[in-house]
Amino acid sequence: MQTNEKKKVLSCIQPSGMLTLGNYLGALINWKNMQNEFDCTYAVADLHAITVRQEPAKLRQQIYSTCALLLALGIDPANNTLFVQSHVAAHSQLAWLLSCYTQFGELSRMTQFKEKSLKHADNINAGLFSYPVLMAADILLYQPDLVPVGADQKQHLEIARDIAVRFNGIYGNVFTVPEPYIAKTGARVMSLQDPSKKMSKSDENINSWVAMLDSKDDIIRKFKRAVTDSEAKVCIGENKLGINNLIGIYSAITGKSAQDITNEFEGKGYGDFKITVGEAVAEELRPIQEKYNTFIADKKQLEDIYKEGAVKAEYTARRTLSKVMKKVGFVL
Ligand code: ATP
Ligand code: LTN
Repeated sequence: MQTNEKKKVLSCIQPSGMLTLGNYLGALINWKNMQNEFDCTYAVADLHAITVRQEPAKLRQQIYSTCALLLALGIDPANNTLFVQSHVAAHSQLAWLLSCYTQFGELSRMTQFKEKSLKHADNINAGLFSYPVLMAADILLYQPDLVPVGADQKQHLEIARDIAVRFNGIYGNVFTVPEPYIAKTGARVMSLQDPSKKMSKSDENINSWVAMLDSKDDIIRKFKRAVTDSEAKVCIGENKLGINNLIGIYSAITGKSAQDITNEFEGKGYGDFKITVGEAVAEELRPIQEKYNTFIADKKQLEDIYKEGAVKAEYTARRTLSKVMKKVGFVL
């Protein structure tokens, strides 16, 4: 039987700082590319952002800024759903329900929890621990087929799938069990200063990450300073994490293969290569930055868009939540 129904996609991004090239190549580029083929729901995950301490005025600004950047990327709110997570109460409600179907042991094994607990040793709060349950709720409320994320989120997606399978096992088919959608290139962009770590917007060393809103000069300067090795040959290698990362970035942006890139820079030094990568990144981000400036200048328009998005999201989310409540044995 032929059906015209598009497959569903859901993803979220935290407004926890300036979005980086890692966010862009690992996730956002796919958000944009998927919107024509799929029925997409995208949210700004403000509830997740407060698992680490945020300054209120800055957080507010970052929520606006993240919405504006998503629109600048080309996400079309008329054909997709774009909203702010905390505006749809069902996320918090389902998270509580699902937390009663999630084991302490499985949450304790999450790499991100271990890393963030080390980094924020003075604030290892319950939210940081149950972060993956809220993420499972974000996902399962919308019954998506695919969830586009960077490679670092694979473990969280696995737990969302485990929770869905477990719940379905007890109560029948309530949740669609989603598949991760992780692109081959750009899925893990590494820090420019320590290429054994992922590029992260919460890294204190600003030279380690490129923000999507960085100026061309800053972008090129950061690439010029990128940590590499002493071999001076542009090719993939086991002990060449820095160069592997730059090749990955250049490849994700230009579509060229690693071999093509090696050929292109045959006989040239790392200096040339770093500048070429910096310029390619700046050129890729330039039109997005221009559009961003117009979206961020009109708060009223941004508010209208995310409020309308919340109304659409609420409709689907409520349906799933009611179904779950009935299955569990609550009265409606
Ligand atoms: P933080 O660095 O503050 O922990 P984050 O950037 O990892 O935050 P999000 O903003 O929620 O967290 O991530 C949004 C998306 O960007 C996710 O799909 C994540 O997998 C992806 N992403 C984040 N960093 C990278 C990276 N360095 N390489 C590839 N994808 C990334
Ligand atoms: N934890 C995610 C952000 C996130 C998310 C989601 C991603 C929150 N809820 C639901 C996909 C689906 C991260 O990328 N750091």
